[in-house]
Amino acid sequence: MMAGKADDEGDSSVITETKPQTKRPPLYKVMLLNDDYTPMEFVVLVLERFFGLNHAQAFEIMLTVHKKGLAVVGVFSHEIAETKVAQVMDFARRHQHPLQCTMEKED
Ligand code: TYC
Repeated sequence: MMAGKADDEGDSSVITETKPQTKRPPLYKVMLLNDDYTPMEFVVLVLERFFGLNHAQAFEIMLTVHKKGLAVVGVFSHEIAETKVAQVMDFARRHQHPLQCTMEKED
């Protein structure tokens, strides 16, 4: 009310604790897993199409997965990571390849 002094003024007993606002949304690594059957060219195509990599970058990551068993192909928000995983899994299934794509929260 406007009777006299506003009541949000001058109360020295109110102490607002402030914490540095460093909260960022968690990020998720999207990973491709190796298998013995998915053709190398198909994996390269997936990396170009869904992760925006050029051919050389896509080939390099495909080879890393082939040799090491898996590789992180990108880091995204939860929603974008889920979309990427779903797109890759659906594309692989439609082409009857066993390619697996997973996501994991970043530490
Ligand atoms: N290992 C597969 C082959 O020799 C190629 C491959 C690479 C498969 C990466 C999956 O995520 C993958 N044809």
